Amino acid sequence: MSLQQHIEIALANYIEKYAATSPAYEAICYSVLGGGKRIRPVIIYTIAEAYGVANYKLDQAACALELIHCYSLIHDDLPAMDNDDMRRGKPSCHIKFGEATAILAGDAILTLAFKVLAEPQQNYPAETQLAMISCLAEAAGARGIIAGQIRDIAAEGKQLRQDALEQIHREKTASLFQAAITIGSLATQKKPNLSNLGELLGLAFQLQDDLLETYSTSTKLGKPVNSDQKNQKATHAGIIGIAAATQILAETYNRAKEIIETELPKTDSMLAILNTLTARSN
Ligand code: GRG
Repeated sequence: MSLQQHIEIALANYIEKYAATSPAYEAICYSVLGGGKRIRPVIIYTIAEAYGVANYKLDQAACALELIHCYSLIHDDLPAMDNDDMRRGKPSCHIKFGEATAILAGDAILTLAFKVLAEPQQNYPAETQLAMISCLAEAAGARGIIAGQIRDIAAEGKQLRQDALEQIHREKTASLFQAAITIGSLATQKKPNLSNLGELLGLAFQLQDDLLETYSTSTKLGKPVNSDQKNQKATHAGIIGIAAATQILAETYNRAKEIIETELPKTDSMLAILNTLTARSN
């Protein structure tokens, strides 16, 4: 079974357990299940696995992080935010269920993430679990993706400097990648020195995302390709040009590769993720 299939089953089980009787159930299933690349939970599993920690021990954390990601996508698509009609190749949650249900389903998924991560468990010490909860709250909160989203909206239609754009990407995109790295590391009880890796993965992912917006088609991406343009969003490709953005992507890739090769006892799966992030086509 692939890690994507593994996470799919774990997510479905948690939704059944904690949301089956909710009037938000249908919208929650619609937005969480059956789509998405599951990159962030796969990173958690992969870091832990490099130290010999079995996948099932990370199910709570992996699901919690993916739930935060799914909620952020629902809210990001809302008319007050990016106003995108398509997500993961199908109508966005608010198009399918209406705006109020989409907002509430997003709130329910955000809350479910913490319910799942706080479940009693015996895979690591309680202090480690608390540290994971705190890490996820930080990444999802006022200094994490929310900060990035607010700066991103405020920057619409403005000329942005490259460092300001990178700050948005660090907060909006890299925060959840960093959480994946930190949570996976916490589970190993080994304190590997991977502090910068999440940021590099997030920036690489976002650079590739910018380039895909420039090159790809909406059929391949499962969302409109002109969303950034429509919302007058700054992109790396727009600010420094496609060639320079491609060059920065290559440098970011090399820095991430060096950390992986220096710090992880087993590197093949994490290098495969890095390659997927920087060469993905959707
Ligand atoms: C709190 C509303 C709110 C937003 C916070 C994280 C975020 C900011 C918004 C999410 C939308 C967005 C454009 C994030 C940037 C990173 C990105 C391109 C996410 C898409 O992630 P993928 O490609 O999505 O991993 P799948 O569908 O594969 O899960």
